Amino acid sequence: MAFRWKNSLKDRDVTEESIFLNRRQLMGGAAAGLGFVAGSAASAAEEALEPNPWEDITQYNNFYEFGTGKTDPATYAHALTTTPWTVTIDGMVDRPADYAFEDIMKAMTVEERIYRFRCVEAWSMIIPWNGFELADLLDLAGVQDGAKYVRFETLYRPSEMHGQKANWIDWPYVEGLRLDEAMHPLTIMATGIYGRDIPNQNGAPLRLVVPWKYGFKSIKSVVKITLTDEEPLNTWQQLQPREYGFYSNVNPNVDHPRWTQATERVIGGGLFQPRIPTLMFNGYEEEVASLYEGMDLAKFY
Ligand SMILES: Nc1nc2c(c(=O)[nH]1)N[C@H]1C(S)=C(S)[C@@H](COP(=O)(O)O)O[C@H]1N2
Ligand SMILES: [Mo]
Repeated sequence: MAFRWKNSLKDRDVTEESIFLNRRQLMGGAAAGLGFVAGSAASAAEEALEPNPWEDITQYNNFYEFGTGKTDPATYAHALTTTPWTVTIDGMVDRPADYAFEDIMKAMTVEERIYRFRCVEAWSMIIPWNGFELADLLDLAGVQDGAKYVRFETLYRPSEMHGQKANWIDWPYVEGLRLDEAMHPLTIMATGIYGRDIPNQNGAPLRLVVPWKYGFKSIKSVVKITLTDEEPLNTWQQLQPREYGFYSNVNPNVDHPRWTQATERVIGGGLFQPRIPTLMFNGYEEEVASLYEGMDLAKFY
């Protein structure tokens, strides 16, 4: 039986929707009354704890299967058919199978969660995801001893994903996690946002969310999950091996070769988009640092 983390999420990570809706209404009122005044870094950081509105979350996306512009996914992703949908779980599992999306949803207890950040490269947004722990999905298939990594694949369907007709990426999009990262309770498969079905541009009908890693690790519209004993080669490593590693943990101390990763631009608030200091592991240091104990994070980036 694979190692399983004890769920020790804090209030800020798991919040009932009714509570966050109330908080949001309160905050909305307060923000409207005060207007935007340039504040200290601390108040900007606190401001950043409120989820972004639906419009930010669904109209500023990266999903290269639909084009490379930030608004391309919102414009083109409606072409994607998401029913029926199956997720093949194979490799080192006891019950390899094509799992129908509805059967997965029936088997999972979907919790309401808020993730403080889903920091992406040099910008960040806070998205209130709905979903379930990846560990629960992996348990459904039964991870075998000896499995060390999880490899994920996005759908390949150029007839609906026009970006796949350009071959600068070796489609399908691929990502990978170490098994202990995959089993961590902060690692979720998201199926909704703000309690609604996840929109196509955000990775319908289910996508990975790993909140302490850079955005690109959170692979969308997953159709295949493979348990393996070899470190998977992910899409960004394939494209730019000198710039992208396997881990891609949020780390303000390790700059990307072409930009600083010490600060992030907070999306939202109109023209006022403050930069705030990026936190180690995106603020989840307490929860996940032990996964990397003894590793040189400048080498394993
Ligand atoms: N299949 C697939 N998944 C993907 C991407 C992609 O191009 N294709 N882009 C990644 C990148 S670079 C980011 S920043 C996040 C963006 O997620 P969001 O649009 O929900 O904010 O999705 C990630 N998942
Ligand atoms: Mo990204």
